[in-house]
Amino acid sequence: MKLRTISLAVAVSAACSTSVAAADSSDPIVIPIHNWSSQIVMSHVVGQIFESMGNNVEFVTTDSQAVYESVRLGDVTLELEVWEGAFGASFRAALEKGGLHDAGDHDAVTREDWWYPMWTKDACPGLPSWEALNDCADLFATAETGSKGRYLDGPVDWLKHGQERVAALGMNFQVVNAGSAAALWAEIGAAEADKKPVVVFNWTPNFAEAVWPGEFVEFPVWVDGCDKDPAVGPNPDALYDCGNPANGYLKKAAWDGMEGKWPAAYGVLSKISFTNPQIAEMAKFVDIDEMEPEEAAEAWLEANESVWQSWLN
Ligand code: TMO
Repeated sequence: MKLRTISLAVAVSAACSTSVAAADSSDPIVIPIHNWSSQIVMSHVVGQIFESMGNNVEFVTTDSQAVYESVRLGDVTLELEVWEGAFGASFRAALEKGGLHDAGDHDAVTREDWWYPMWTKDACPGLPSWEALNDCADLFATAETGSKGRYLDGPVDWLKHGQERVAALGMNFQVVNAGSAAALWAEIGAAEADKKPVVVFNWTPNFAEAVWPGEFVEFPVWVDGCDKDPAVGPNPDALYDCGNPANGYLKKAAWDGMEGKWPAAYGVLSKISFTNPQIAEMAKFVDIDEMEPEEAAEAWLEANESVWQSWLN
């Protein structure tokens, strides 16, 4: 902690002596917090960097779809994890209305979709094809879903169109929303002892890939417009008849007023870029090591000083 503060002070004073940029406003930079661990830890990592630069930071817990409207209006200053699969549509809608912008991509490549732990494939060897999964729907039937297979989707604010995809592809599955990310891990953990077949929402980068080997279900490949134009995708009469992008982006988004109001913090934001292993580790600190998000952020900053120092110049 002490080392970090000292080297940050050196870096900041070096930057100040060679630049005539206006000072950042003392109003708080408002950083939104959502309901999955990497986003919470990353938000604290970046918040702690901003605080070390002398900025005030305020964290607010917000809905992960509605946040794009809040950033557009300047009620929230930025968003650090714009996942293409879950939030691409809300991000694009806010971009079109104006007020927020794309503040650059992280290095990370993302995927979010139906996923199963590898033992599921022993019971349904045609996987990962979605048609093979559908032929095995019986294996996933529960008291709750009757003759249909149960698919445990993420919380309702992540992905809105699971049941519509099932209908568009004529699948014999029922979508059930988990109440939290923890409910997804509990579902996989409970199935593990008996190697019970399960299919749940999952994503990468995440801690889960280091714990449970598994695969994403291969749906019809995502094509731009699959959520807007029924003609796109294999079913000519339906939206949502594609999987999520298999090589999705992870972006940062910022309120258009951020650069003018907090120019130094904005300069750092524009350079920030996390990799897949860095993001998976942030999740692991919380979901496996059971650290508090603030503690996890401190640990990450201490262990990765050279990474974030490079964003301050
Ligand atoms: C938004 N998420 C990364 C949980 O899919």
